[in-house]
Amino acid sequence: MVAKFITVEGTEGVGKTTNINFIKSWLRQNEIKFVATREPGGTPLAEEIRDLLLKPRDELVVSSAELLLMFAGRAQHLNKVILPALQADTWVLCDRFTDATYAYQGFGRQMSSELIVQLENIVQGDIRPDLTLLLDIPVEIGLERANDRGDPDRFEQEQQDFFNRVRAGYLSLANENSDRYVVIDASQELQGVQTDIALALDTFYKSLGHE
Ligand code: T5A
Repeated sequence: MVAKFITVEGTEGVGKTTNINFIKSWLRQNEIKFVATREPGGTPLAEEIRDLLLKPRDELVVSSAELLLMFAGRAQHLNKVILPALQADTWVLCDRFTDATYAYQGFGRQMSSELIVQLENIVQGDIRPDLTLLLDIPVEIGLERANDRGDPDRFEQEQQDFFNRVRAGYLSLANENSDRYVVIDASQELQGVQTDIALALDTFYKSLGHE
């Protein structure tokens, strides 16, 4: 496929939403046709699954139910949005994807990565992102930024240890998949973060043969 699949990852409050807007402007400047979407979510059904996943509740959500809901939403999103776009030569910019499952359910909830690999293969076949921008920040700074926004969702109610494992998980995924990952220091001022993102995007675009 000619169109590319870009994902943006990171722990809570790293600035994904803010920087995805910047990436959208970069895509427009380069006259690249794209869809921007997110996980969990991205279709009406998958957005309902997102609401189920994020809503704080008294009932303990068992990790396997959480994992299967993530992949249920992903199956719908992939087949209804991501694949049709890529097949129509439209790039996809996605706020989180399966790396979030490895980081949050694998490292955070300490579920078996073999299980995640199996579900990934069943749901995605050979579809994987072409470029993943990991916005990395010390957990405390991200949580402070996220908490300023109001009531915490079910994930934001987790303890710091959980997010430390998620962050370490992301860094280890970046290390293992260095062919598609670029780690961005998101603790800098926004302008510095966006200079680094632009550099990563320019480098990726040039690697595809564009000047
Ligand atoms: N999840 C998701 C899983 O467990 N498994 C999975 O498979 C998937 C796909 C929802 C949750 O789902 C979990 C992970 C999540 O807990 P989400 O909606 O992406 O996923 O959740 P959040 O990480 O909470 O995303 P947010 O949109 O809430 O946060 P952002 O986008 O990272 O942060 P943003 O851009 O809103 O920025 C936060 C604040 O910081 C400021 C911004 O202005 C904003 O106020 N800011 C900066 N301030 C100073 N310097 C900078 N450089 C700044 N950049 C941003």
